[in-house]
Amino acid sequence: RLGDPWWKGAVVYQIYPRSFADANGDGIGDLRGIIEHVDHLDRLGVDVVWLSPVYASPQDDNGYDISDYYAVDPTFGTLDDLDELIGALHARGIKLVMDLVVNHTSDEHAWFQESRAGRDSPKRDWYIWRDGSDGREPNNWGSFFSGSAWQLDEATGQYFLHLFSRKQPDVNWDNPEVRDAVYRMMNWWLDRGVDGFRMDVISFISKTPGLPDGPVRASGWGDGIPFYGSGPRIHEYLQEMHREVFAGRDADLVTVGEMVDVTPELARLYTDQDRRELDMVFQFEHVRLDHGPAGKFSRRPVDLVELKRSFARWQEALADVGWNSLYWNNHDQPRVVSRFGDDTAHWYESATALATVLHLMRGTPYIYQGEELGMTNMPFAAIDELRDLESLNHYREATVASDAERAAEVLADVVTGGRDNARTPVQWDDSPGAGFTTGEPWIPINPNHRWLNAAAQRDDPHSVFAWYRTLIALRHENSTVVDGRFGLLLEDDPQLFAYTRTGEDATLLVIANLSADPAPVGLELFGEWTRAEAIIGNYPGDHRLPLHLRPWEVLVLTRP
Ligand code: ISL
Ligand code: CA
Repeated sequence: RLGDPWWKGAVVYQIYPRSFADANGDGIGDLRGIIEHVDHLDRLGVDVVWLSPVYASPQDDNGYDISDYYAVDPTFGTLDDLDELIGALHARGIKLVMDLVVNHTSDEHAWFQESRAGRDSPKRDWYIWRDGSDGREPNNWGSFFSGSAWQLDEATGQYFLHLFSRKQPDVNWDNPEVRDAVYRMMNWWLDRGVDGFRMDVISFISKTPGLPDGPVRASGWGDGIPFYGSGPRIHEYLQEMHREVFAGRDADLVTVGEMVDVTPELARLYTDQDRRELDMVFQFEHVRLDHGPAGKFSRRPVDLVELKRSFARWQEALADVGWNSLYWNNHDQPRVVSRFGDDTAHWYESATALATVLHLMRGTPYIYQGEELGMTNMPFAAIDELRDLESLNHYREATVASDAERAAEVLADVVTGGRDNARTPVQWDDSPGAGFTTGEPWIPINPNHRWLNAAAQRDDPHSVFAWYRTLIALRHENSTVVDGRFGLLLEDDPQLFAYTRTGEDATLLVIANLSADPAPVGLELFGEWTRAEAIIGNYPGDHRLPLHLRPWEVLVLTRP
C-alpha cells in the first residue's frame, strides 16, 4: 500500500449490519450474512471495513443505543461470529474498525440502571442529572430526535440529559471513572483484534459546565451545540484516550471521529498527528448544502459552486497538517445518486461521476454499502413503511392536530430527507428477497433491485461496481492520488467540477460535468491539457479532453 501512515492510501467500506445480509432468514442482517459476503468486499478491493454497532442493544436507534459494550446482540449473532468475521477479513488483508458509541449508552445499560436507582447511587454522577427549573426542563436544549433533550425520571424527581432519543442518556465524561471504564472497554476490543474505531458524535462528549440555554431554532427548542460541540475539555479527553488506549500500538490502527459541529480550523487540531488525538474526522458541511432553513427535512437543490468551494476549503485547510475523510453516504444520509445526481436518465453516469470527484480528492474515501452498486433512494409510499425513529418522531410532531394535506407534505419531506433511504437492504440479486433475506425484511426492499443488484454488476466491466473497483485500484497504485496537492479550477463554473492533483512526477486533472446538459470546457484548460491522456472516462471513446463534456461525463487525465 502507498501512503504513510497506511490509511492515507486506504479506502474504507461501511457496513450497517441490519441491512447488509441476513443469513438466518429472520429478515434482519447479521454477522453470518457478512461472513458470507466477504468476497464481495475483497473483489471490490477495500482496505478497511467499518462495522456499525453490533453490541447488545434494545435497538431503539438500531444499535446506537448500547446496553453492553462487551457483548454482541443476539439479533446479529455471537462473539464467536464476530471473531470469525475478523479472521475472514484479516485473511484477505482487510482491517475491521468498530463503531464506538460513548457519548451515550442505552437506558437499559447496567450503568444507567444503577445511576437511576437513587440520588445517592454510586453511579448517579455517571450520567447528567439535573433538577428542573420552575417545573420545566433544566434548560432549553432540543434533542436531535425531536422534543426536549431532557427526560424527567419520576422516581427521583430529576431530569437526565439525552441529546438523542430518550433511550440514549448522555454519560458524564467529566467523571474520571466513566472515562476509565470506556478506555478499558476500548483496550479489550483492540486486544481482541479490532483495528480501530469510528467514534460516534465524539465531539459532543464535553459539555460546558452550567449547561446554558442555547439560541432558539425553528423547532422552538434551543440549540445546545455551542455548549457541547467541541466543548471545553474535548481535546484533553481525546489526548487522554490516546495515551490510555492507542499509545504504543497506533501504527496499525485508524481512528475517525464523527463531528457534527467541526470546522476546518478545529479539524486541523483534531487530526494534527503531533497532538495525538485522532487520525481523521467526518465533517458535515457538504451534506448540509441542500438543507433548507428548517434543516434536513426541508430541502433545497444544491448549488454546485457552493459545493466545490466547500470541498476546496477543507482540502486547503488540511493540506499540510491533518487529513480529510471523504464521503457522500453513510447510514444517516440519503443516497448520493438520488440526492446530488440523477437516478433516472443518467443513473450510471451520475453515480460514476460523483464517485470520481470524491475519491480522487486528498483524503481517505468511505464507501457506504450499496453505494458501489449505485443504490438509490427508496420510493417509500406511506409512513408505515418507514422505520427510523428520527423520521417517525418528526412526522408525529409535525402532523399533530393538522390536516391531511400537511401530513402528505411532511411524508414527502421524510421520504426524501430521511435516513431510511440508506437503510433499505443491500440488493444482491433480482430475487424477491433481493438475496438479502429469505424471510420478511425488517424494512421494504427497493423495487429497483430487479435490475439494480450486485449479481448483475459483478462481472460487468461497465457497471458502477467496476467503476468503484477502478477508483480503489487507482488509489492503491497512484501516489499522486494519495499525496498530490489539490487545486480547484473553474471555481465559478456552474456545471463543471474540475481540479488538479499535483504530485512529484505527475499531475492529474479530474473534470466532471455534474449536470444533465452538455458543458463547454473553456479554452483556458486546453493549452495545458490538450495532449494529455485520459486514464479513465465514464463514456466510451474519448482519450483526450473534448470541447464539451456530455451529461454527467467525467474524465481523469494525466501529464508529467
Ligand atoms: O442524521 C442526523 C440527525 O439529523 C445526524 O445529525 C446524526 O444524528 C448525527 O450525525 C449523529 O449520528 C450518530 O449518532 C446518532 C445515531 O443515531 C446516528 O446513526 C449516528 O451516526 C446517535 O448515536
Ligand atoms: Ca438475521
